[in-house]
Amino acid sequence: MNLNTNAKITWCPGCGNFGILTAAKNAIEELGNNEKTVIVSGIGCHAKIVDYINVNSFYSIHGRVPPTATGVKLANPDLNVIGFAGDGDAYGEGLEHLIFAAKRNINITMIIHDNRIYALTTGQFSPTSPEGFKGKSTPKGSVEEPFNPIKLMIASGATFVARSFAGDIKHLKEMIIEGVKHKGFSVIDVLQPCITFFNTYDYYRQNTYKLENHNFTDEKKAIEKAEEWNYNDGGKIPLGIFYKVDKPTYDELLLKGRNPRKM
Ligand SMILES: Cc1ncc(C[n+]2csc(CCOP(=O)(O)OP(=O)(O)O)c2C)c(N)n1
Ligand code: SF4
Repeated sequence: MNLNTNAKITWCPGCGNFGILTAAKNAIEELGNNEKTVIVSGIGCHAKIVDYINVNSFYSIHGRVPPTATGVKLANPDLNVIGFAGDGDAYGEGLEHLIFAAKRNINITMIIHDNRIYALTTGQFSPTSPEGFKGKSTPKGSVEEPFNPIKLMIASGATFVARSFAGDIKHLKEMIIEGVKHKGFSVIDVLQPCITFFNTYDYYRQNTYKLENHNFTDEKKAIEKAEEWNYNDGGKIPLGIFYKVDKPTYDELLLKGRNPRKM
């Protein structure tokens, strides 16, 4: 099945979302069973991705990707459900939904287009903007410290937590495949340069490195690795799987014996 659509792509030329689109299409292609894949988006520049991939999709509302994706998964547990959200969408507007989806270990995958700003609304600071970030709502520079979503997701109960970079399509594709194959709540924070309001390509190219020989089943070690970079400038930025463990999923526990198709 051809995953391209006829929709006109309206992202700015050079936007990191193009890398995420290519990686996601390659991952879905490689995973096969396209007809069993459903994608869900929030609202923002990132959200347009559902118009650009030819699988069943649901364009939800700002911050509500996790509950929408949870509903899709519970309605048909055989589906691979992949949510695409912005950092403003997932870590700001809809943070409580993300935390509870992680806590429940619902078997869905969340891909966060983390451009560290609210881009569609023209560049306001977000929960992952660095201190001093100058944007429309912080013309003198943000005085807030960013939070670290990798630590937050591990602490919330996510059973697969990874980071990738939109400029490394091969790595991102691998992370998406691993995330979808993982049985449980998987979240991938994708460093996504916004060419127009926060161009971070050079910074990430110079400062990222791939995790190697990291024991991702050890929660303390995962937190230690996550703390190497706190979303402020300075420090090397690890990419890869920080944390991955097996636990019963919300859908299997909830639907055990109650799935009409298994009665
Ligand atoms: C409930 C609600 N609040 C606010 C908005 C306005 N709004 C639309 S897009 C957007 C910013 C999206 O930022 P982000 O989620 O980071 O996505 P990006 O545009 O950066 O991809 C906001 C605040 C909205 N549509 N709905
Ligand atoms: S404003 Fe930023 S995130 Fe939105 S399409 Fe343009 S470059 Fe991409």
